[in-house]
Amino acid sequence: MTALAPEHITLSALGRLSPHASRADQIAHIAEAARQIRLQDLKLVHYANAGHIGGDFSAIDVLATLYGAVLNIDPDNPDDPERDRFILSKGHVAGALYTTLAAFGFLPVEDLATFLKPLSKLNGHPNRNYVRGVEANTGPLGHGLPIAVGHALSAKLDVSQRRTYVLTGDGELQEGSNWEAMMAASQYELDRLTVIVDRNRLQQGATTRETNDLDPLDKKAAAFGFAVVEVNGHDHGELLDVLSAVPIRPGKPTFVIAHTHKGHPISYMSNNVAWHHKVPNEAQLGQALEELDRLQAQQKQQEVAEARTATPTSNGGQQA
Ligand SMILES: Cc1ncc(C[n+]2csc(CCOP(=O)(O)OP(=O)(O)O)c2C)c(N)n1
Ligand SMILES: [Mg+2]
Repeated sequence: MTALAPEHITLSALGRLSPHASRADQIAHIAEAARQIRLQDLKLVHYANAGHIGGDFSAIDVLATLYGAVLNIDPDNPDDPERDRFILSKGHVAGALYTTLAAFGFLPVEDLATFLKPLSKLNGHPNRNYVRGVEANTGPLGHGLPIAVGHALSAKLDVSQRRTYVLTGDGELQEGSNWEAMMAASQYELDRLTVIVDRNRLQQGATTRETNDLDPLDKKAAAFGFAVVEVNGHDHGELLDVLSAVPIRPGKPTFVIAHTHKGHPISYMSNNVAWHHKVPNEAQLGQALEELDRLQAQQKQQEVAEARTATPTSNGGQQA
């Protein structure tokens, strides 16, 4: 294995579409961003010989949707006080966050080649003092949600429309600090706060059920005063619709349970607890890249087929 080098940086800076782009175009843009982020992140982890690829891959569709089409943020003005805030509470998936920030213009793509190297800004956990676009230093689980509640309360006191989003792991919710913060969020009626749970049902070495069961998570969140919604966390359309529509209930913070698979969509990683902290070897890297290419080809074929059935022709859709 060679070290991570500039030739391993294949991501293009994709940027955002116009906010007036159609929903279909936004979804296609998010899908392409998520694909490229996965390709790049695989190389980051393989060549750095470290990272959390399983948790990265369960979260990338949420990250691509937020940065690609939902958050009111601008890489040219990253400190705008009125920007939306996003906090990655599951800070171990820093590689996925850095790659996403690079895709959307917050970080030069070339900087990704420094991932986890000595003196790099791109450490194993994100640091807001080093990386533009990172809102909070996270890594110790259970800190991001309380920080997000502080941001949302501050926005409310400012009578501001800015929104705060936080992504937590599901195992992470076993930390009691989250539930204290959720009580405060509902006490202060922070309806511009959205908690997204990456509900992959796995934590570091086992399932959440075996470790400290969270179910019924929807009822627990509702009992803590949240409006609860469940989505397929790999479906860009569902994510876009829900995350851009919050708050879903005036006066209540929102709790989005995003059902995901750790390692999605790579066959040998998906839903396999071993891939929390495992690094793909040369052959596994090759297979994962191939699988992502194959999925893209399948998706393209499906889009063409759908477009054909959706477009009426002058002879009523019948073949001449
Ligand atoms: C307070 C704390 N305890 C332990 C760890 C070590 N650790 C890092 S990731 C992880 C598992 C997290 O599981 P989950 O929140 O479900 O994340 P995901 O499945 O999305 O990777 C653990 C125990 C940590 N970072 N912080
Ligand atoms: Mg988990």
